[in-house]
Amino acid sequence: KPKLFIFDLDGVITDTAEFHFLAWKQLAEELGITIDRRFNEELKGISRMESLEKILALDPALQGMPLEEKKRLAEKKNDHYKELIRTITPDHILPGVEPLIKRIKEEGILLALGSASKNAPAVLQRLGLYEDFDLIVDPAKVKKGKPDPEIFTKAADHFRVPYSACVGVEDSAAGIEAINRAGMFSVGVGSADVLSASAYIVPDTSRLDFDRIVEKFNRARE
Ligand code: G16
Ligand code: MG
Repeated sequence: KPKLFIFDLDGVITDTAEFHFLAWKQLAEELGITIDRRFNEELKGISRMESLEKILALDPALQGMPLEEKKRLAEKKNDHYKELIRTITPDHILPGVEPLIKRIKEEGILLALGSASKNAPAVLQRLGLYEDFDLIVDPAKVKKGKPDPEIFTKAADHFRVPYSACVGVEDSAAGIEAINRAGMFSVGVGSADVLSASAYIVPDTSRLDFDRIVEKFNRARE
């Protein structure tokens, strides 16, 4: 069986992917740009600054903005976001996640968080899941964000676990690519057209089943 599970946060453990979207949408509107959920798929899993760059790239009039101004806008988005996550309680844990975490712990398997979000520790605290994690990788210490495998390999290196003994759970295309490039077993949560590269895919978190994941993991490792 696997030795380490690495979970993404936003869109896997809780629906903060929606809060990120709403916060970006609000900021974009302040800039006179409209973004939709389809475009938002590209923002999932990537850093705050990279997300801002993608939004600014939508409008030719917004090119060549000074770095200071970009930083101010990124901070503004984060203020919107922090306002939204204040409402988070343990009721916001997505279905299927608690039983999966419980099983992982019972099986003596390590559990890490590989989120690009600097707000991840605060969100885990609000959900009441902070103590369950053996490691939260600090995204500030990760040089290359998803789709680079670094955030996932860092977690495995911390415990000296071989990458082939790890399972990564993700809702973003960038995250699945990162897990695959790390040589880990990728579990995608979401629609097949976005996450087709996943080694195993479920339509939503309620379908995350420990035994099924391990079965697929073992088959892929044969
Ligand atoms: C998350 C979100 C991204 C967000 C990033 C940075 O990644 O999916 O949309 O841009 O974190 O978040 P923050 O601005 O809070 O630092 P993940 O890896 O948890 O899906
Ligand atoms: Mg995510």
